[in-house]
Amino acid sequence: TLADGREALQCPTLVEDDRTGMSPETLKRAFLDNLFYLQGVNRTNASPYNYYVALAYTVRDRLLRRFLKSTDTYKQEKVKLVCYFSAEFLMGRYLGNNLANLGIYDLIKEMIEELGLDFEEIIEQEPDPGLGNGGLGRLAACFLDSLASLEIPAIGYGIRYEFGIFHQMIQDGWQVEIPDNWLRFGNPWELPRPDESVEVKLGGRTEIYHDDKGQERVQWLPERRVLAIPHDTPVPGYKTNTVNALRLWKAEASESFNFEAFNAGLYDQSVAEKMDAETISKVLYPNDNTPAGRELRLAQQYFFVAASLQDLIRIHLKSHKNLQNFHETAAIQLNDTHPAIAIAELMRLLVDENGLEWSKAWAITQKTFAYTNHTLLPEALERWSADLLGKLLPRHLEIIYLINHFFLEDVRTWFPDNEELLGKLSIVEEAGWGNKQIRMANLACVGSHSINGVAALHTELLQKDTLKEFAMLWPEKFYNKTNGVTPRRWILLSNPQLSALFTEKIGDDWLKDLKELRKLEQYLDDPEFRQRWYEIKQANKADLAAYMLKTRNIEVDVNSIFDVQVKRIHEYKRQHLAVLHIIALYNRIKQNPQIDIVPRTFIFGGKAAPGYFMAKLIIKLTNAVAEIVNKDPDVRGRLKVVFLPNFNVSLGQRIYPAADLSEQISTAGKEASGTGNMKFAMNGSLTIGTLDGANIEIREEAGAENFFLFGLTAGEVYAKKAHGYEPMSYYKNNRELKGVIDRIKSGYFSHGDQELFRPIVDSLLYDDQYMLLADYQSYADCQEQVSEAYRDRDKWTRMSILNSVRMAKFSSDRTIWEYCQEIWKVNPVKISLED
Ligand code: F55
Repeated sequence: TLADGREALQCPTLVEDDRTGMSPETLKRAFLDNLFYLQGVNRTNASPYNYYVALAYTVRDRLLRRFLKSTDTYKQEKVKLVCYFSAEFLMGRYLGNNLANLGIYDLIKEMIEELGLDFEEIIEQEPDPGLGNGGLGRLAACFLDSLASLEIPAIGYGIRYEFGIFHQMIQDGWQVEIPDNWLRFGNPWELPRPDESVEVKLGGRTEIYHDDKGQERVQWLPERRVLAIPHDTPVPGYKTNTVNALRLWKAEASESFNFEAFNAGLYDQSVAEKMDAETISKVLYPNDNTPAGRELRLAQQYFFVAASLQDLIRIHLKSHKNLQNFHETAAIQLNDTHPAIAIAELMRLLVDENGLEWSKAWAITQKTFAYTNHTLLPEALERWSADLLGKLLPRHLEIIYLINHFFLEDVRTWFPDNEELLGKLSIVEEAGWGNKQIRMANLACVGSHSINGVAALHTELLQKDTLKEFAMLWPEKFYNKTNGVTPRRWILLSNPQLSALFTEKIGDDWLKDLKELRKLEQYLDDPEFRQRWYEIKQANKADLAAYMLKTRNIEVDVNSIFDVQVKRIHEYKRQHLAVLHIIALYNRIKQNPQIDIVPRTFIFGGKAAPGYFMAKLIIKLTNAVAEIVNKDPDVRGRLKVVFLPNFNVSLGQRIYPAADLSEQISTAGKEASGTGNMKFAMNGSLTIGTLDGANIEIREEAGAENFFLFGLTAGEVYAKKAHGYEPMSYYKNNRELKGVIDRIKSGYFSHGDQELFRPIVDSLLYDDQYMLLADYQSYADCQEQVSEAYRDRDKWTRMSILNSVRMAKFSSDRTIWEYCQEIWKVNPVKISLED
């Protein structure tokens, strides 16, 4: 096969093409060429990073033909494009994933090893592209993998942050944030497309004018303009010809604009304007589940949304004469409300810039957008002050008021004299003293044809609580789309040994259809199979143990239960509930050093938002407890506590396969879905969890007998709150719990300092919003059941197998297929490489 360009040039075809050839000789030559000609180094002086770059280009070359063919096919066949609008894409490393999806992982690994190089070391050179905070950003990445693997025409639109999520270090037990300069050495995966740049306007004011037909119209007179430069990263499907694009926008100064100041001799001003423009795509806001409310954040949101819509309109107008049927070209999914300003922007483009009638434009807009909600925490719902929004986007504020006006007018005709209902539904919240707030979730609901939650319980609670007025108004708009994760990254790449066992027994169809794994249930009673299962888990644990020794200098016992909680640090996720239990076990040992305790290694990982004081204090507490427990001779290695710094996608790939126990212990009704829970279970971890988010469905699939359930239900949490919850009574009535809290209070973990952890102690005793004390005993009892189960290796292994092979529902292929059928109404498009 030839690259398109060379075919056009009619190059001689005597030798296999260096850019596409797949024979070991050609791959080697291409790799060494990329070392020498792209980087100016050779085998004597190349660094591992040079080898990584050479290999990355070798792989990228082999993606490009399919990439361009996919784009061309979508254009020619005028297909409907799925457009995933997301402020975050937490992609993880590309190299291994692209090799796996191209089906050349083993081939390349052998080629590299034949050259006497260390493949693993080369893979690890790639910086983890951390353009996201947590679950929401990673979900977007899993969805892109599934879209391409299912051969769905799709594009991911977002921001090319120059700095991704900060790098976390732990110093003296505290989190320290280091900037993530991931582009410092370039990025071999992206293709800048400066010729497809667009301008984005900001600030200024609006003005009424009369068009040539005498019609009254509004125009926006912006104060400044920035350039949006697209950078495309190919996203290949697993063993398909489909290669979709992740199109991320970089902000730069718009030269023409900047030149005016420059030529007027205002050099300083022109430099300042350039820097202001570039600030927009400078850094990812590191908050999950707490919006920042800053002007720059709104500028980021509008920037990528405005650029993406212009891009889509350009694509549409290449094959259609007008925008009447724009919704047939693009199905836009809003990943939370971060891109919801797109609703006002599309209205502006249709009405102001293309002269469509309001009602026509509104029908198109509603048919184009669909909205995914990711949170039930009321404080996490985005609101913008009308003043701030109007300053940056004056025309959008007017449009939002108009949308709200027409919407409330409709509601009034359906429900006359119901001002209370109107107040709840209104996009504009009157916060008093003329302080208006724009509720982005309300805007997203009104402007979309579909509203979905991310797990069954979450969708139910959205309809019953958070968005109940909208559910009453438009029940037909609500969908559940339980989240999923891609088995390519989260099984095949992360756990090669388990993957090899699967494929040996049932072939490799499971990678495209995870239901296939059910066939492995026939081996449940096969002692040899169970032995291999156990050995694979132990090998993965040994790998992680080596990593912990190397990075943290902590020695752990691979025969202990690896009890793991990795996720963003948040009070509702209750990392500190696990810490309370560790202290309880420690206290039991201190009271009776001879006590028979099943050895455990408690592993934590996760970042705290830099401004989230309590989350940072929870990290400090975890490390403080680790310090005492790990060195206490009475413990004699039976308990170890390890906080692994800088939890990210790559570290996740090491951790999930090595876990025995997955901690999913959020307060019921608070975790929308969770997706780490799925990654653990697929890799044979058992879950200890509450009836929250997707835990409920995981338990249903795995079987209740294979799941360690504890805690209040969402309904019980709600009822308890309503009847006046008193955490102090749990403290007073539970001796062990009191002992645990008193131990913290006494300064035992803080060198005698009784103030350090007081905010945690006080929040537990006097408020306990997330009901740790109410769930404590149930959790501790459940952990006893875990220990007893682990004593019986055979029983544990059977449960582990059943968890893993029953997780088909949680493949993001299933999730995406449901979005395609029910929300986007799109079908697969085959990409042919024949011309
Ligand atoms: C990021 C920025 C803001 Cl302003 C708000 C939220 C976030 C964020 O990262 N949210 C997030 O990750 N939410 C999670 O989404 C997952 C995918 O749907 C869910 O599984 C998880 O329950 C939810 O917390």
